[in-house]
Amino acid sequence: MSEYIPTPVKWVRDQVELYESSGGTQGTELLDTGLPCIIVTHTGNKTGGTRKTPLMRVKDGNGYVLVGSQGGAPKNPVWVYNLRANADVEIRDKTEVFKMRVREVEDDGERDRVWAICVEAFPPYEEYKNKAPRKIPVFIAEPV
Ligand code: F42
Repeated sequence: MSEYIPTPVKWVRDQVELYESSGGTQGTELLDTGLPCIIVTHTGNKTGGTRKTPLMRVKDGNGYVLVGSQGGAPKNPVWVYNLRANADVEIRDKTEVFKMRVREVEDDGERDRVWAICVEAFPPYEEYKNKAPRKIPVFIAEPV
């Protein structure tokens, strides 16, 4: 595996560190919300390095939905470009780790279906969608 390059954002980096070093028994929730997170390990599209991004845990069947909301910020998070360039990821959900492949949701009907699941798992996504001056990218990760 290529070299791990931690994110420069401290609170996110700290969560990755705690989540991974505890084998998925600590640091698994978003700050004080009590809502569960996953860690998506993927590959930087420019550096080729290993990147680890915590996201909310949105379960869809035996896969996960990954939402590029970044709090409704004007720009897509850069992990979106990494996933578009290389769809092979590893997902840690607490103590379990799965090899998965992602695909971006393009179809409007499918997007409506999964968006409802996303908002149920993490209600602020709806607010982020209304705030963001962009279409929030949504991916489905499925077992390989
Ligand atoms: N972000 C979300 O978008 N959705 C969520 O559901 C979500 C939940 C969440 C839960 C817990 C938590 O701790 C964080 C959470 N976040 C969520 C924030 C998320 O983890 C990311 O921090 C956020 O989405 C921003 O992603 P980003 O990929 O833009 O990260 C930035 C800060 C970052 O790490 N940038 C690096 C840097 O050096 O500036 C570059 C990282 C990178 O992938 N570089 C690429 C490479 O080749 O290595 C190049 C990418 C390019 O195209 O330029």
